[in-house]
Amino acid sequence: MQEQYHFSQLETKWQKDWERQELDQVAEDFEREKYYLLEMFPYPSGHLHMGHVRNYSIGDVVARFKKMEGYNVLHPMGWDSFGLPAENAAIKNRVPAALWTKDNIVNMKKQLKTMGLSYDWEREVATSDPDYYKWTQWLFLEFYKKGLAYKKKAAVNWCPSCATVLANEQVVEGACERCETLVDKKDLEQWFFKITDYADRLLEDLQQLPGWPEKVKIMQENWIGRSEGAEICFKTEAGHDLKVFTTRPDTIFGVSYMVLAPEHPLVSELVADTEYEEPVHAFIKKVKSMTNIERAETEKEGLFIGAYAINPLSGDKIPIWVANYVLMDYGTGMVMGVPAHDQRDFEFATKFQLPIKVVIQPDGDLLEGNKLTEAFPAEGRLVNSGRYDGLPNEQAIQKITRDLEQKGLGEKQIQYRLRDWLISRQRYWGTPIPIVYCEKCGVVPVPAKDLPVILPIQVAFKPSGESPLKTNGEFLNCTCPNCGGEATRETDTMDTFVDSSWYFLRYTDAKNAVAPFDREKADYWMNVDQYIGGVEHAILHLMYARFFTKVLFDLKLTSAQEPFQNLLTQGMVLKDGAKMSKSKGNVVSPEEIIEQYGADTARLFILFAAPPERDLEWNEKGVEGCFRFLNRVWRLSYYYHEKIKNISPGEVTKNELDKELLRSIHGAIKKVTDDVRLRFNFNTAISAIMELINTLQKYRDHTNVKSENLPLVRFGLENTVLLLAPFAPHIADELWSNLGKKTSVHLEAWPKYDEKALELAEVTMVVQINGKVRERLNFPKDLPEPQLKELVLETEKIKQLLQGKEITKFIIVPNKLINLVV
Ligand code: ANZ
Ligand code: ZN
Repeated sequence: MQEQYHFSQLETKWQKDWERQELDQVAEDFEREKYYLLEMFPYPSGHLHMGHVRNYSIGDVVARFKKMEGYNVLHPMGWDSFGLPAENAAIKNRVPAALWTKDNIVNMKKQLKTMGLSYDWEREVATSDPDYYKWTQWLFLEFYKKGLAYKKKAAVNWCPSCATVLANEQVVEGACERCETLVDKKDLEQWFFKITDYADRLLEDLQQLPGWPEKVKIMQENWIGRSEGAEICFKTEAGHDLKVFTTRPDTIFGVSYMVLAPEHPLVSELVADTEYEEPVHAFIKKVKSMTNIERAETEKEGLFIGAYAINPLSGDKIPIWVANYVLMDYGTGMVMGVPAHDQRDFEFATKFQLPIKVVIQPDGDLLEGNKLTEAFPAEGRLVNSGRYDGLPNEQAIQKITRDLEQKGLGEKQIQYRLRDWLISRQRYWGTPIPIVYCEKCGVVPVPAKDLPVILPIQVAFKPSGESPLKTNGEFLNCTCPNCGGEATRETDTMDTFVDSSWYFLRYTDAKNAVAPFDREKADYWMNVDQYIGGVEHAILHLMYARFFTKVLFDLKLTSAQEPFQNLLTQGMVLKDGAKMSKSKGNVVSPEEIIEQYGADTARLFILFAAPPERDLEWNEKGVEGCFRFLNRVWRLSYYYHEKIKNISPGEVTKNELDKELLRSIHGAIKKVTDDVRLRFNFNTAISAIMELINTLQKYRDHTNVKSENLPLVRFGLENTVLLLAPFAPHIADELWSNLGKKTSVHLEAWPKYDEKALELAEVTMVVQINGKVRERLNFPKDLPEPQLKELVLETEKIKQLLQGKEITKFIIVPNKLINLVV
C-alpha cells in the first residue's frame, strides 16, 4: 500500500477496471427485485456544470447503495440532444449541428466518466440519433392513428419585419427581441397532441404518487387547472348567443357588464358599421401583440362596444365591453362581469365606473356595493336575487344551474386550464414530423416501414423564420406513399419535450431495432423507482412524460400508468448566494475541482454540504475539509495495513475501549443505512462515517501495541470502506483491495448492524459537583435514575469528594450530565 493518497492515479485505475469488469451493466433478471434509478438526462452543451455534478452524485449514491442492498439496479444515462443551441452553433460556425452535438457528447461523456458514475453505458441513448428518433416518429404515428395528434390553425407570434415565427421567450414587451418591431399574432397550421383528453387522469393519478414532493403535485394540479362551473347563455338585444363560462352561477343577479376577449370573432360583428368600429379595432390590434402573460401583468384596459345583452334570469339590460383581461383561449372567451364578487371585475368596474351590485351577503355587517374596497369572493346567502334570496350560495349554484338548464340556457361544465400541446417547431434540429402532403391524397402519414424520416445534414439556414427544412429540396420533395405521385414532406420538427417524454422507456431496451422497446422488458423495469432532477421541470417535462406513459398504456405498449414512482427535486448550487452562471462570473468548474482534489472529494463535498433538496452554497473550505477527511481515512488504513493483513475481522471485545469501538461501528452502520434508505440525508450519513473514523483514530491513539484488538480494528475498517463505497467509490475500492480483497467493494452486500450491539450502548456522562466537572464516567445508555445515582455514589473519586457533605439536589441531563448540588 502506498503511504500517500494519490487520488488521480487510483481514480483512473478504478474507472478502467470497472469498465473492464462490466460492473455496471445490467440485464433483466426476473428472479430478482429490480430498482430503476434515473437522473434527468442532460442537454449536451459540451460542459458539465455543478448542477449536473450534484444531480449525478446524488443518483450514484442511491444506485450503488441499492445495488449493495441486493437489487438489480438499472442506472442509465443519455442525451437530450435535439434543440436550439446546436442549431445556433450551426448557423454561427457553419458546422453541421449533428457534428457539434456529437463532439459535445464525446466531451461530456468523458467528463462524466471522470466522476466515477455507475452507469450502464451500453444503454446510452441520444434523442438526435436516427435509431432513437425513428421511434419518436413511430410513436407520433401511433398517436396520429388514435386521433391524439392533429393539425389546426393556431396563433403564433409573428415578427413582420424578420418574417419569422418567434417563441414566447423571444417576445419582449410585445416586440421582437431582435428588431423591436411590434409582434403580430398569425394563424399558422400547427401540430398538436391532445393532452386535454388526459386531463382528468393526469389530475386524479397524482394521488397515486405519495413519493412526489407536495409542491410539485400542486404545480401540476394548477397547471391542469380543473374548474367546475356552468356555461350560461346570455343573448344580445339582436339575438346573438353570448356564452360565458363561470364558476359562480350564484352571482348571476350581480352581473353589471359583459366582457368579450378582444379577439373574439363576435366583436367585429357587433361593432360593424358603428361609431365603435374604429376604436375597437385599434384596441384589438394593441392587445393582440401581447402574450397572455404580459396581458395578465398589465393594467386592465377596455372599451364599451355599443351593444347590450339581456340577463337570462333578471332580465336586466347590460352593456357589452371588450377588455384585455379576458383571454380568448379559456372558457368561451367571454365573461359575465360581477364586480362585487370577483376581484378582477371589481378592479375593472372601479376603473370604468360600472355598477357594483352585492348579491352574496355574509353573516354579520351588511355589504354595500359602493363602499366595497375589494371584491367579496367568499360564501354567503343570496340577496338582490329575486326568488333565490336567502339561499346559501352553494345551494344557489346548483339551483340556478338547474333552472337555466331547463330553459336551455345553461349547463354544468368543467373547464381545464390545460391546453393541447403544440408540438410543431419551425426549426431544423429536431425530430422530423413523419407526414407527407399529397395534392391528391392530402395528409398522408409516412408508413412505419419507411421510418426514420432522416433529418438531412444542413448548414445553410436562410433567416426567413420558416422551417429551415423548407429550403432543402431533397428533403422537401418526395413521392406520396399512397399514390406514388409528387408530394412534399412536413417541414416542422417536434418540440424536444416529445423526445424526452419516453426516453426512460427506451433505456429498458435501448438497442431494440424492431420496436421502441420490448413490453416484457419495460414491464420488468418500470416504473422508475426514483427520478432525480431539477425543480424547473416540475411542470412541463413531468406532465408530458406522464401523458406519454398513459397513452402508451392505452396503446398496450406498457403496463406502467405512471413513469416516475418517486421524485426528488434537488436544490441549486449557489456561489456567494447566487446561482452559478457565466454572466455572474461565479462558476466553479467541476473539471478543475476534480483535477485538484479528485472525484471522490468532489462527490463527497457536494453530498455533505446540504441535504439534496436544499440549495447548496459552494465553499472551497468545505471541499478541502472533505479532502482532508479522505486523507485521514487513508492514513489510518495505511497505519493498520501491515498489522491486519492476515487477520480476520472479529467482534470480540476485551475492554471498554473495544466496546466503544464496536458500538460505534454498529451505530454508524445504522445511521448511514437509515439516512440513505429512508431519507436521502446523505449529509448526516457522511457525518456518521466521519465520526466512525474519529473513533477509530481515538482507538489508535489510546491503545498500545499489546492491547490493540486487531480483529476488531479490521472489522471497523472493513465496515468504514463498505459505508464509504456509494459516496466515494474509487478510494473505497482501493482500500478494499488493500485489505486483501480480490473483488470490487461494489459487489459486496451492504453491511448489517446488530441491534444488540446498539442496545448495549454506553454513554459518557460528565459528573459535576456544584457545577464543577469532577469526573467522566461511562454508563449504559438510558439508565434509570435510581441506578444511575447508586453507581455515581459508589465511584471512588466521588465518594471522596463528597465526604462529610450533604447532597441537596441530584440533577440529571439524560445521557449527558449529572450535577450534584451539595
Ligand atoms: C362570474 C364570476 C363571478 C366569476 C364571481 C368568478 C367569481 P377559474 O376558477 O380560473 O376557472 N373567466 C372565465 N373565462 C374567462 C376568460 N376567458 N378570461 C378571463 N376570465 C375568465 O375562473 C373561472 C372564472 O374566471 C369565471 O367565473 C369567470 O369569472 C372568469 F363572483 O364568472 B367568473
Ligand atoms: Zn397521394
